[in-house]
Amino acid sequence: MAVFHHILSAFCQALIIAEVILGHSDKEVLRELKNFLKAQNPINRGAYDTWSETEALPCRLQGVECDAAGRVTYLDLSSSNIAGPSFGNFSRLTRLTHLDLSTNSITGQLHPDLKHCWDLQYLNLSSNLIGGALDGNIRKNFPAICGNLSVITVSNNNLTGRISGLFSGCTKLTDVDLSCNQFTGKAVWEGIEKLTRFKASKNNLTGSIPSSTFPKGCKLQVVDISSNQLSGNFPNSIANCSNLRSLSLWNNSFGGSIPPGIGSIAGLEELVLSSNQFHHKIPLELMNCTNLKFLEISDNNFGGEVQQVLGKLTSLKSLALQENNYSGGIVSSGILQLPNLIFLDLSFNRFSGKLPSEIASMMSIESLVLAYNNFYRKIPPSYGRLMRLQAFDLSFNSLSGKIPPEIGNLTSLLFLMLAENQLSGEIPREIGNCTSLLWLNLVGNRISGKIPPEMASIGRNPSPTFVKNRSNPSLIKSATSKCLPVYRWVPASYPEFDFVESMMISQKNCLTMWNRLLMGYDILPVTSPLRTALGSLDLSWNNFSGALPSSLDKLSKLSKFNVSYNPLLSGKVPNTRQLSTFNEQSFLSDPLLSFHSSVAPNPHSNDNQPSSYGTEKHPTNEEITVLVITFLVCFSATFVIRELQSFVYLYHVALRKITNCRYL
Ligand SMILES: *[C@@H]1O[C@H](CO)[C@@H](O)[C@H](O)[C@H]1NC(C)=O
Ligand SMILES: *[C@@H]1O[C@H](CO)[C@@H](O)[C@H](O)[C@H]1NC(C)=O
Ligand SMILES: *[C@@H]1O[C@H](CO)[C@@H](O)[C@H](O)[C@H]1NC(C)=O
Ligand SMILES: *[C@@H]1O[C@H](CO)[C@@H](O)[C@H](O)[C@H]1NC(C)=O
Ligand SMILES: *[C@@H]1O[C@H](CO)[C@@H](O)[C@H](O)[C@H]1NC(C)=O
Ligand SMILES: *[C@@H]1O[C@H](CO)[C@@H](O)[C@H](O)[C@H]1NC(C)=O
Ligand SMILES: *[C@@H]1O[C@H](CO)[C@@H](O)[C@H](O)[C@H]1NC(C)=O
Ligand SMILES: *[C@@H]1O[C@H](CO)[C@@H](O)[C@H](O)[C@H]1NC(C)=O
Ligand SMILES: *[C@@H]1O[C@H](CO)[C@@H](O)[C@H](O)[C@H]1NC(C)=O
Ligand SMILES: *[C@@H]1O[C@H](CO)[C@@H](O)[C@H](O)[C@H]1NC(C)=O
Ligand SMILES: *[C@@H]1O[C@H](CO)[C@@H](O)[C@H](O)[C@H]1NC(C)=O
Ligand SMILES: CC(=O)N[C@H]1CO[C@H](CO)[C@@H](O)[C@@H]1O
Repeated sequence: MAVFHHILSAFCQALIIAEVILGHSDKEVLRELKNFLKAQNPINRGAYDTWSETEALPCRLQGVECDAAGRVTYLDLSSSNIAGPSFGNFSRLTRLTHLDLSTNSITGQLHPDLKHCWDLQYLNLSSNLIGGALDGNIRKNFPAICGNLSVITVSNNNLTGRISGLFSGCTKLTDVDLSCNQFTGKAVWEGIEKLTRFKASKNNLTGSIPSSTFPKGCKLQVVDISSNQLSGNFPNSIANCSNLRSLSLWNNSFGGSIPPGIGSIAGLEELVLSSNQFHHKIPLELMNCTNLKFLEISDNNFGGEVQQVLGKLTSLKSLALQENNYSGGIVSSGILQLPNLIFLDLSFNRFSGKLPSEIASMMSIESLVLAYNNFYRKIPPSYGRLMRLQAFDLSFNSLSGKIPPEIGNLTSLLFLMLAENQLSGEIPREIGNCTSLLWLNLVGNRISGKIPPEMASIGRNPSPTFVKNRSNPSLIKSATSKCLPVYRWVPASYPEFDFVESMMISQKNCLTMWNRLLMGYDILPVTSPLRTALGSLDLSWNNFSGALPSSLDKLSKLSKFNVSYNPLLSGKVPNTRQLSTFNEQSFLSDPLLSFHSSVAPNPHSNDNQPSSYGTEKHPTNEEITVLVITFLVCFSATFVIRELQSFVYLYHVALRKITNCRYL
């Protein structure tokens, strides 16, 4: 017995010694890894550069964790400025369960060494430059490594080939993210229902989704296969995935009816079906989705009356119906009474008639987009009650009458878009009470009279609105549709914003930028509105009369100014301060304006005389896009520099990255 005990203890000691030796071997691997990475990247290295070699075991190095035996189990080299081909010896870390190499610039194909990492449970390779066919070079590897694998993320690389069949032997897999690659072929495979999360957006996946994809017991909670080339009817068997929280199918070619089975998924919170060919009626069963918070069915073939089923979805925060063929039912559907609605987009439909007075009771609404319809008559003064409204877009309708002075009540308003209507009369001076208003577009109306001096004080304190948005970042995550208005509202044609268009290249960048704007980040805090706040003012193509207010001259940060084509605008353009810095292009066809001798007037007119009335100059398309009345908070110099620098950097990275999905 004693002998046996002795042998046993010797054996245990040998095991411990073996572990220690292996621990040293782990240390050796990390030393090689460090040297390998250093050799690839002589400057600007990640945390691995600080790895010390003096300790016996490597367990306290940054990004490294060990098990009780001192063996490396966890390696996080994300965002470590790694460039070049992958390290080929990870498999010598034989206890490695967690490997994160995300957000680097690793090139080439997946290293075959990975197939020996049998213990891996978590593998994150997202946001690199890894290319090649996953099924060509790792297919053989996958059955080997995936026995323990639970999470795999290869999103945002340049991987090609098919995905169906790849993961069939991976019985423990729960979370797969293949988004933003160049995968082709079928989107789904047998067994996919065992995952909880499946994301494969922005690939080249084709074909339809068979009904057998979602059998009984389906565990899926999140499915995102947006932006592929998928078609056919989406199967009603999705009802079997009773834990589904989020389903995103937008930007495919799915057709037919929305599967009524979705109505039985009580926990569904997000349903994004935009930019497909769904049609017929929304199934009544959907009214049972009482937890639905985000619903987007924009850019499909819905039409006629907005259905009452939508008015039953009382948890809705965001409802996007734009770019369909709806012509009525705004009031009768009950959507205006949804108690939690924050974002409503009805633009690009065929709604007509008076603006519903019921809108005035939408106490939670923050973003209301009614543009590109055929609403006519007045803007109801009762809309002055919409105290939470931050973005209001009524442009491209047929509204007439005056801008109601009650608009001055809207102190949360950041964006007011009234362009291309038939609004007339003067701008109410109460607009100066819109303390948050930073973006105003009145172009293409019949507004006349004096420009009220109060204009210069709009947007003098948007901080309360920003502060509120910072404390409640609830809408940020979803909503594909919100970028459409942003594209329209942010005037990328202005010099201050010419970087914007390239930044907004992807949906994600656009939403990020939009949310940062709404929270007031990257915007100069407005302390002295007259001196800082206004960067750009365009009042062209209206019918303003009376004298140009001299207070405008205090706008010392004005870098763009345009009052062209207001034939009744009179007075003298000051020859001092800010307004004197603009040339004749800012005063085209303003015959009653006169210039002090130091200002260069229109060269086509006589000397310093006003330019001649009736200069027959029709706006070109380009001019029309520029003819925006916009009060813009100019970005602070530091912002512009910081942002431009990082933009240049990011653009550089993006160019090297795959073009179909640029995550900034
Ligand atoms: C990988 O390990 C082998 C020894 O097993 C070694 O010869 C080789 O240099 C290592 N590769 C790197 C990149 O460190
Ligand atoms: C993978 O890494 C990216 C970037 O670091 C991160 O955003 C993502 O959440 C990670 N994925 C998982 C499943 O942990
Ligand atoms: C899973 O990991 C265990 C050790 O944790 C290992 O023995 C086994 O071979 C792995 N399974 C597969 C299929 O790789
Ligand atoms: C993916 O589709 C796009 C356009 O739909 C095409 O330009 C590209 O070549 C395709 N990529 C692959 C790998 O098939
Ligand atoms: C829609 O999907 C296609 C690929 O199928 C992609 O090229 C395009 O950028 C996507 N559109 C948007 C707005 O993301
Ligand atoms: C659920 O899956 C079973 C097969 O497992 C199928 O027979 C049934 O039709 C599915 N349910 C729905 C609503 O399609
Ligand atoms: C909603 O669910 C209830 C029971 O959960 C059911 O009786 C009712 O028929 C469902 N309504 C629709 C329209 O499917
Ligand atoms: C839109 O609806 C009208 C009827 O309201 C119909 O005449 C028209 O064909 C529809 N347009 C499209 C593109 O479906
Ligand atoms: C304007 O706001 C005040 C409270 O600040 C409110 O009493 C009044 O009813 C509002 N007027 C309109 C027309 O909304
Ligand atoms: C709104 O503006 C008008 C005119 O500029 C002013 O007389 C009025 O006191 C302001 N109302 C509030 C509530 O600040
Ligand atoms: C992505 O892969 C394709 C071939 O599959 C290749 O032509 C292209 O250059 C790669 N792009 C990058 C950025 O590596
Ligand atoms: C107009 C608008 O979209 N406002 C947003 C302000 O930000 C909060 C959260 O960040 C959103 O909930 C609002 O919708």
